[in-house]
Amino acid sequence: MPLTKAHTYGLDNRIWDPVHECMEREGLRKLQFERLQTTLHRAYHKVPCYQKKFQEAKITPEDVRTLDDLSILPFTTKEDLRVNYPYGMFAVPMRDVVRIHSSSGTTGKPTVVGYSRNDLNTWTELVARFMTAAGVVEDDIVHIAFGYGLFTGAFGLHYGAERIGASVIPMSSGNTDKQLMIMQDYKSSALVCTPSYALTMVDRMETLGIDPKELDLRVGLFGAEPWSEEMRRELETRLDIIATDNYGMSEIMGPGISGDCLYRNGMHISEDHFIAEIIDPETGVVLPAGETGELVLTNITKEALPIIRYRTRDITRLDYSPCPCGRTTARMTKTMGRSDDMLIIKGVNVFPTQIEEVLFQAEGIEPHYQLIVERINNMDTLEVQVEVNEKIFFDEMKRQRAFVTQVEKQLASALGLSAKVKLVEPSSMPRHEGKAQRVIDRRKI
Ligand code: DLL
Repeated sequence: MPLTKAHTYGLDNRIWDPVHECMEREGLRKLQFERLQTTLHRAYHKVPCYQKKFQEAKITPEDVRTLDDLSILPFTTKEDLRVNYPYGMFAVPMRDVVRIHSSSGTTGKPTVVGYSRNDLNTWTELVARFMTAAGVVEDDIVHIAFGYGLFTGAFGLHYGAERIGASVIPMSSGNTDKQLMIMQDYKSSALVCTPSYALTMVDRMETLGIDPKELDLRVGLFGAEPWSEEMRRELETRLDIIATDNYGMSEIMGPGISGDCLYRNGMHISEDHFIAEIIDPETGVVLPAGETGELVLTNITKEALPIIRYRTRDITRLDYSPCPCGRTTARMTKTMGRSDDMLIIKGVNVFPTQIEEVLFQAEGIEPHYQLIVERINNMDTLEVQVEVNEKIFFDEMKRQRAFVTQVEKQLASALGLSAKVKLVEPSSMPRHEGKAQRVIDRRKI
């Protein structure tokens, strides 16, 4: 995407840490290998779970002689963290752990993650890095509407923005009317939250008669959940901002693993701290550069919680082509969703974001939807419930039916699967303040 739009908002292409963000690949690979070796030794000697995994695979850290040897190492999964709950995977004594977070597990125990003082410093630097790439500068007023707490989103972005020298409003999530009042009065210029909460906010602005163009907002830093390019366009148009994506996960560090630059053509991965691989989720085999598959991450500087070859379950593709911003790091495409969010309906793989893309293109559809999957008489069914504007909702039956048929046709051609579309009244769908829950899969019950 061209930088011109960013210029109209007074955003420039600054680079926070040019030495590490613009390294030549050879130098970067050398640095990665050195850091990997240190991490492997730390994990092997300090974390019993890794010692056991390595012994079972009959390898020692010395067997990894080049970066490509990484693929001989066993994977780490969320299950490993669960089994070693709460602190069993930590590689430093608790007196060296200065922060604890945990990830929002929907089932069972959450996973617990820890940071040493150096880890917190690295985390802060890497968040400052991607926030700078998204155009945040010391003059910005950064409105953080992620929930403060065990979730890594709010604290991560908070310290990164402070490191840049911006003014931080630690708003937390929820209480949307108050958010909007603060945004107007305190002149927030950068908004930090999930894309679905940004949508909730802009809807509320419209209801309250607040014109987003009158606000000082210039840039949105959205992340923590999958969202489509259509949703990006929707947020950019309605909020009159430039909307950037950023990605991370608690187990590896939190936010700061990758983020968009102002060209928004894939999120730059901080490869001096993380090694990214793409594997076939079925076989675990590493795929060649440019192929789509599951992202596997190794953090190579984390002291308290080194994680080797973590199966993220997120589906993406890595792009090593040069980026006009000047950074040389690999970029990951917007993740389509997690492989465990992938619905298999009548044997067809479907990601909620694919449905979102179709819906957002239809005139009259509001960007709020929910997917209901059921099994009726041994047959999977998919119902897409979507909000429409008043005009369509109160339209004549005949025209409404024609509209439904048209959307169903578009879905069928995009998904290769028939789905039933149900139009619901404006404002009747649940609104989200954190990560959106869009799928109700009744087949499991
Ligand atoms: O969501 C960390 C984070 C906070 C990232 C704030 C960005 C901003 P967890 O709660 O552990 O950590 O959830 C991690 O969220 O494996 C992805 O499935 C999903 N996810 C995170 N960022 C994105 C994104 C934080 N930009 C899980 N696009 C990950 C798509 C994302 N999915």
